Amino acid sequence: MKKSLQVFAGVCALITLVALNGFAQSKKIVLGFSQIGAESEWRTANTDSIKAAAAAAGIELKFADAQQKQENQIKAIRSFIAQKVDVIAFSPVVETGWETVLQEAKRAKIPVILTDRAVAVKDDSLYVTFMGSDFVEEGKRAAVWLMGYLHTDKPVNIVELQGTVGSAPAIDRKRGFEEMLKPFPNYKIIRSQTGDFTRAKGKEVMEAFLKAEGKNINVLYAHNDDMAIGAIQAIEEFGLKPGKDIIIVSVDAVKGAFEAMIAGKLNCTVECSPLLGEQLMAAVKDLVAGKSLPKRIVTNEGVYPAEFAAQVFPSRKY
Ligand code: GYE
Repeated sequence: MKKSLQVFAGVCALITLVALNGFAQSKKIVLGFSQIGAESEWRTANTDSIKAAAAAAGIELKFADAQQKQENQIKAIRSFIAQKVDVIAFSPVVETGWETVLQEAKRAKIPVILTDRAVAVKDDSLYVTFMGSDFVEEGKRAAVWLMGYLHTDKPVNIVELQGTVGSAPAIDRKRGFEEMLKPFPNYKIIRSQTGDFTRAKGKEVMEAFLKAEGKNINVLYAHNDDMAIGAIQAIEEFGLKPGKDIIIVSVDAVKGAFEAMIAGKLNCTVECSPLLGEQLMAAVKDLVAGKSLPKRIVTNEGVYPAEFAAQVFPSRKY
């Protein structure tokens, strides 16, 4: 009797162990991700990449679209904290105003990963890592391409379509571009305004530029391809030839930009890869496994002048 009781207890313990182990293995990592919105082709590709990579990695993704509003991102992050997700990741629409909510995440001991865009906070312990492109470098690449292409010391009048006001890519792409042009005063930015990274706004602002400056404009620098594509329409409607009468360089290298280059309407796009999903899921797994991550993970990118567009187009993934 005593022996059979012992055997019974042993079997019970074994079953509990196996069950617990199984539970641990099947317990999915939960990632809360706050996306900016769906303002551009880039953003859509970024969202697709994150969703596909989460599914492939077996990570449960709680995805929230903020419709380009910081207040919605803050709400989403607070809700992720309340739901006790394992990791929070987000792409901050603007650089400033994140301290309070990041402190709340820190207090709740939930690690935060920044993807794509950076934040301006004094205490960098408020996030684990920032994964994304070097936007200053992208602005520099656009300027270097432009000066190499035009190769002139005659006056060059540039209009600039900026991204979302206060966003890291708008601030940095402007800074990098201006920095490179500074030693060459014949290159002048005559007008600069935000087009909020959308086609519709890009078109609208370009119309205003054309109305004010007309044929005075030699170059358009757009902080993303979508705004350049919107502006191309405005230029055509104005009766000028985009890519010829007005030289255009933009950033992202999305499919729409390659199509515009092949059609001879866009002259160059500087690459900014939205395919951050796999890298993000790897980082999430590492964090949950207790590994530490580098503070900055930079994406690898190139520059695509129109001459190479047709050749490169078939291999583009976004
Ligand atoms: O260039 C633009 C998008 O943050 C890098 O956001 C991203 C930018 C991208 O809307 O198209």
